[in-house]
Amino acid sequence: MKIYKVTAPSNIAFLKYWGKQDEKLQWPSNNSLSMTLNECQTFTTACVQNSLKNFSFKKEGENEQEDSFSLKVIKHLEFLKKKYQFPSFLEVSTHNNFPTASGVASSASGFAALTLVAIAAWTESSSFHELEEKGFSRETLAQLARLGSGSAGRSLFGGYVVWKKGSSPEGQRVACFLPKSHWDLADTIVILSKEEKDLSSREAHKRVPTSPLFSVRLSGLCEREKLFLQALEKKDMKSLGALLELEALEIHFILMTAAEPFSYLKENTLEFLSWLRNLRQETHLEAYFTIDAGANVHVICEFSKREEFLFYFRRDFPKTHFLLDAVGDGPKLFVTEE
Ligand code: 2P0
Repeated sequence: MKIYKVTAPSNIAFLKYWGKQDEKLQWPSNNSLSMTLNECQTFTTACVQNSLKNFSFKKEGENEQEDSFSLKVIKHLEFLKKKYQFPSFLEVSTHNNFPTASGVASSASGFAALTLVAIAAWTESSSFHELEEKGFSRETLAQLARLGSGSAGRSLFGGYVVWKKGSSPEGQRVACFLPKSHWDLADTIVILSKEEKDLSSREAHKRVPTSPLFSVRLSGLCEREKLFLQALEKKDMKSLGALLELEALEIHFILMTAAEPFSYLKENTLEFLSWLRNLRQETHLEAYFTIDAGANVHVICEFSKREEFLFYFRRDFPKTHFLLDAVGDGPKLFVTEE
């Protein structure tokens, strides 16, 4: 029996996907831009089981469960099976090498890995080249992954990735803007809260358009995107950093001013942000924050500056946990015979 195995990376958004223009069609309100990560990965295996009457999905080391993630996974597999009329069900198992409550997007790596491994198993493809020959280019796979979870589409590519919303839901595109080799950026993920987040991103996306700040955000994003792309192209850390921090604070303030307000930020998140800004003033160390839908902070700096950042960080936060990550490649596919 052939077992298909995929490892897919998470990604950290620089320009954030925040709000949906059409929820059913997974059409975002704005373009987004992310850096694919190297270390935070989801590992998923799939095999075709002709005897199965339903999908079997397990998180490794656990029994089958009916939690919201597992239900979303089964729904996505059912959608793919129906869309392409694949005859068989699959046995799927998955695990992440990073904690779910770390502020790293597990649905991005999770749905990227799931989509890729399922299509590879159904089409008996053992490489991206074979998948493309069967009609599943990386771009098509990204489009499918995005239907499971928006940010997952970006995890199909390595390096610096753009997701363009297009002028209609069908016109959306995900593509690599610059490869990993362009610029060696590091991401130090500072774990300030180990609690699972108490508002799903799906729910956050629904709430943010009700903030009076939302339309102000959208009106300036075209220009901000241009500046982000320029900063990346020119490897201009100062400009990139200012944009990263503005973007992170803006999305959180929008959720905090929604009709049904919510804040992912904890008191120690804000303390950490002030500490980082003070450190920058005192030392001129070019390290900047961004924050996704959670309380933990991603500190972005050039790889060559990370040791210096860690020196100050360990000195002032000796008990705080962190994960070391950096820009990485896209997903990988393997096949084994058992
Ligand atoms: C992003 N986030 O661009 C933004 C920044 C969170 C903050 O994409 O509803 O889990 O599954 O499409 O992809 C989180 O949203 O939402 C997200 P769904 P998703 O990475």
